[in-house]
Amino acid sequence: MKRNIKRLLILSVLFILGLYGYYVKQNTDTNYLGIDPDNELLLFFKETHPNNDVVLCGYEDLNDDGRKDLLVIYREGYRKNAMIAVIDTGDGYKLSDHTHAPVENPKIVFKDIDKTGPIEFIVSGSKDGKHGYAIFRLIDDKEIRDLFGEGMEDCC
Ligand SMILES: [Ca+2]
Ligand SMILES: [Ca+2]
Repeated sequence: MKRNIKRLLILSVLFILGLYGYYVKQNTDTNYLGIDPDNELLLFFKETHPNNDVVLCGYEDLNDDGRKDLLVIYREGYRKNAMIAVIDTGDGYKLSDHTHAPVENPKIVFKDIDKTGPIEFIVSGSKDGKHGYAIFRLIDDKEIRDLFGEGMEDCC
C-alpha cells in the first residue's frame, strides 16, 4: 500500500514537471519568435511555407500604409536562413520577395533612419563567430532592399 502511494506521488510530481515544462516551452516559443503564435500574418506564412521553420519575426508597418506587417526570418535549408515580408493589404495578405538572413543569433530592430516613411529595419546576426548586419527597406511591397550593410555575406 505504502509503495503504491509513493509511486502515485512520483507520478504526480512527474506530471506537474511535464506541465511546467510545456508551459515554459510555450512561453519561450512566443518570446523566441517575437510574435504571438496566433498572429494571422504568421499563420499565413506557415500556410504558404509548410516546410520552413520560423526563426524570428518582427511586427511593424513595413510599407507605411497604417497596417502592421510581419517580417519573418525562417529556415530555408541546412545552415541557410531567409527573410520575407507578409503584407497586410487590408483584405488579405501577400508576400514580398525573399532575401538572405543571418544563420545564428538573428536580431531585428525597426528604426526610421531617414525620418521619411516607410520604416527601415536593421537585421544582424552571425555565423561561425562572424558578425554582420544590414539596413533594409521594403520597396513597392516586393523587394527587401539592402541599403547598407557590413559582413552580411559572412553571416548568411
Ligand atoms: Ca503595412
Ligand atoms: Ca524611412
